[in-house]
Amino acid sequence: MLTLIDDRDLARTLRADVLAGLTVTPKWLPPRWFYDARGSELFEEITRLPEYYPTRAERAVLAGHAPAIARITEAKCLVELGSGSSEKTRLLLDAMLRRGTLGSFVPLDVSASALTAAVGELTAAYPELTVTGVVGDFARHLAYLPEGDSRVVAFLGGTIGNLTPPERTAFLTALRGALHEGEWLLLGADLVKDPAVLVPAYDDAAGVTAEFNRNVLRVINRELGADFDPAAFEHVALWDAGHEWIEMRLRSSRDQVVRIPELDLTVPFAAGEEMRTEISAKFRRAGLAAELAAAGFTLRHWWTDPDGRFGVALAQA
Ligand code: AVJ
Repeated sequence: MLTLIDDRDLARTLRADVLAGLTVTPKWLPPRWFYDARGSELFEEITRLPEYYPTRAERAVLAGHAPAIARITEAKCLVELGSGSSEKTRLLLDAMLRRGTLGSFVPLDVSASALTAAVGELTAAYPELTVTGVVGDFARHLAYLPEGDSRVVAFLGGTIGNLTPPERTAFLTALRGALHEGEWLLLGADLVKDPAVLVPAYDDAAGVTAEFNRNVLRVINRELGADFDPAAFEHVALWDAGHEWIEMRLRSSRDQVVRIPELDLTVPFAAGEEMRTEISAKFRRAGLAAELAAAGFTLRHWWTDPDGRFGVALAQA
């Protein structure tokens, strides 16, 4: 396993993110800090919730079309950005190995714990495959993709929705720059739909997403010595119809002051004040095709699950 971002780099980025996000109005934190060992486990739990359809919908698409993806791409190397447990990726690995082209799999994730577990399981399950885990941030470490040809970069789960539109442009452009002409991007995108379906997916009855949301406070407490009281923040999930994204926030349930000794920072929260912790943008085929084209990709194939909830794009550099 390769570790690109060392602990010092991670700590530095967290400090910069927290300092930037908690000293402006409105306050915000980037979603990557949800994913310590506990956060990654909570996310896995979310993927099994009855309200959280994206994982099941994407799995249905991959189950139906993995053989076509393997045939069209003739992939020698599969790279997965934000791989997490790589559970759905097995559908792709199976199809690509059956096709006989695939030699290596490179999962990249910020969560060292999730990645270590995934690499161990995949190495055992696929002895014929070279599996190299990379601990890294998909937005910052594209320059470190393994060199090769016939690479397919998979970015699944709808994680692209965590990026703001300008971040998306920068990301897709950087990814296109890291690929040779003819190589592939397999992109999973959650689709715009009725807010009555969307909102419960981010505000489940069992409260798992609320715990996941508050987990970022625990991460900051542990890493920066802060004294956030997670119980004093309420989970908020809302549909922003203008931007077509779900926004998760943490709402301070009282006036409170949080100390962050590692940053020499004292952060006041007013009762009812909301801090943004995640956007999860939802897409339409035409918009995504335009964004891909603007970054230098051509959309070659587009599949959705039978209910049209989730889209998977196969785009060529
Ligand atoms: C892992 C980014 C795809 O946005 O749906 C799940 C994260 N947040 N529930 C998503 C998440 C709240 C998830 N992604």
